[in-house]
Amino acid sequence: MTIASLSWKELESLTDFQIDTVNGSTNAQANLRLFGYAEADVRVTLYRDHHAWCPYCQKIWLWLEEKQIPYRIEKVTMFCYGEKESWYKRIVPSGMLPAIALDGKIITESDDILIALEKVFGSLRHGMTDSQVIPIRRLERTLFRAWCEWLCRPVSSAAQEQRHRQQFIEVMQKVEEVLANTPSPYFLEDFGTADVIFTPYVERMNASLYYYKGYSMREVNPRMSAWFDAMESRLTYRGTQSDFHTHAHDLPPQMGGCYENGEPQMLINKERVDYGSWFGLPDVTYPEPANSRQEALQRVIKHRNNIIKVNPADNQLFDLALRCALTNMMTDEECIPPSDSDIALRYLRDRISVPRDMSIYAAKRLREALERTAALVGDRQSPPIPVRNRRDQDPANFIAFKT
Ligand SMILES: N[C@@H](CCC(=O)N[C@@H](CS)C(=O)NCC(=O)O)C(=O)O
Repeated sequence: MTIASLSWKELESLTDFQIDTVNGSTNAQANLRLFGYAEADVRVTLYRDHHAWCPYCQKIWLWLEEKQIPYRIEKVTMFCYGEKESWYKRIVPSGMLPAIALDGKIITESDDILIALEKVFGSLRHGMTDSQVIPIRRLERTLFRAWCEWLCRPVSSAAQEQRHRQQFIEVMQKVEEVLANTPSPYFLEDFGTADVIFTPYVERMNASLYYYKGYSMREVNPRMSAWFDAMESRLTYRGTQSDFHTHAHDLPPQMGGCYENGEPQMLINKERVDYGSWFGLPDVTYPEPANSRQEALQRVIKHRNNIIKVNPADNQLFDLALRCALTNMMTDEECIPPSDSDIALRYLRDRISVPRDMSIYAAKRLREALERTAALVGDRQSPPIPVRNRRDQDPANFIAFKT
């Protein structure tokens, strides 16, 4: 059946999605996390990037969430998507992230930050300098280097590409062995610091190698796969977790380029991440929450004025097209948007960022509805997502609506 678009008021009545950003579970929107403590107990401020793209920030974020240390969050712009705030350059002249203020003292470098936090609040089971953790930290850096070599270095022959792939797989094999030697799915006997250290980059490896190399890290490595599943059982990790689409497009400017190998599987994977279906991708395996559509709807309603303002299409045209897509998402009925709105709808489809805007399944639902609705009026794509910078994602356009 084809139906008319719902009004914003009607759409509002279809969602009661609400989270307690301060005391509820881990979320990307919070500016203060208390875990039931009083605000006067806060001793830590975490400076992390607006979009939750910075891997080193995710490490600190996850640690604080796991330890339930009350903290404040100050969000800072990364060079690749906007102008660095001058207040931040006054406290950290290099502009690098993450940083923390601990009892007023600024500390940078993620490993130093964790060590300083451990001194004050205790470690997350085995700490950073524990003799069991140190070799795992080294292994993480070895895997990181093998990944960079494969992903970020242009090659001049298929043999060179093959060598880089092989080098990565060999280190991955060592990771599999370490995971196989523990009684838990984690890096040691239970979840702890070593897992926090591994999290940001294996998440990015899983996404980028799938998209740029046709290699599905999570599917071909059984121990790694069990590790991801165990991580996804933790609400802390779920709150920081990103998806394939976000990482495939946030990494190139941060890494100075990511190189596709053009192999058949890579081309299939890339098509799927960019154009759907987003369900069933190996970026998440926990079941979809019942309220993912309500979450997506609530997030769009909250930011609708800015979403419409930054879209290259005419505001009125896009307002109507967007309501059509949301109507489709909530009712499963076709809602025909204005002709010529296909590009505008796909522009938004390509710019939903997880977990900044919403969680994984909510983003999949919204992308799906935007694509289904766009397809009713055309097959034109939005301008390609830039790879040298992501100024198209400048948070300055959204700052007045900071949550
Ligand atoms: N060794 C540092 C690396 C931190 C780092 O490379 N941070 C990047 C973001 S992932 C950064 O702040 N770059 C400046 C910017 O993008 O604005 C650490 O462990 O904290």
